[in-house]
Amino acid sequence: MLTASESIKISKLLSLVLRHKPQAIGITLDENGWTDVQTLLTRLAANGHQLTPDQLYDLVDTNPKKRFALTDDRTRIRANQGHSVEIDLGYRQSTPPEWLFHGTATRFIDSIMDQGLKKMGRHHVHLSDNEATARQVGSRHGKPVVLVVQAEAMARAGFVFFQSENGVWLTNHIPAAYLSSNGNFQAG
Ligand code: HQG
Repeated sequence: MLTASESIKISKLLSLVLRHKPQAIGITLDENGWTDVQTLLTRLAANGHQLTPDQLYDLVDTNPKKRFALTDDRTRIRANQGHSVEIDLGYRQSTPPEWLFHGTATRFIDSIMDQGLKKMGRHHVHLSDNEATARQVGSRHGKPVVLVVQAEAMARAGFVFFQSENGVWLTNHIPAAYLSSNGNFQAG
């Protein structure tokens, strides 16, 4: 077993190399984001992070946010979301529930209510189906505030939504009219 702090350190490094900078340890990702487990372990070891296959599998299985996925035969691994490198994750297009939630920080609200929710550094705007998760995501940025998204109305108007393997809802842009922090919407 890895210690909790080793797990966190390796999980952060995996997020970095599987989402953003595979070249940092000398691995490559295929067009769907997969990389070979054995090569990954060799390259991690060469960079000072010795890990057995079972320790890696355990880290993937117990990751609280299901950040990583393994193929059924456990020979390849990828990140489930959050990439900055261009890859095709094959997200399922899906019809959202009536409401979805986005947690952000209070200091961003004026800009968001002006421009809508934008992807910023990511490939999509990230949403959750529950308020508690959204609040946690928002608190990463400062004093949290949860925005309610009229997702079903957006879908009816032709906006496309996807779901990642770990249940996060994704879309490209949310106009301010579909957003509210207090239940008052401009559109509907
Ligand atoms: C804000 C983590 C000003 C947006 C989490 C957010 C999530 C605007 C920040 C996942 C804006 C971007 C995603 C606008 C959006 N003006 N600010 N027009 N539009 N913003 O981290 O949603 O740990 O890129 O509200 O748990 O916070 O990576 O996105 O505050 O699931 O696995 O710009 O990342 O998962 O911040 O988080 P982020 P996010 P991982």
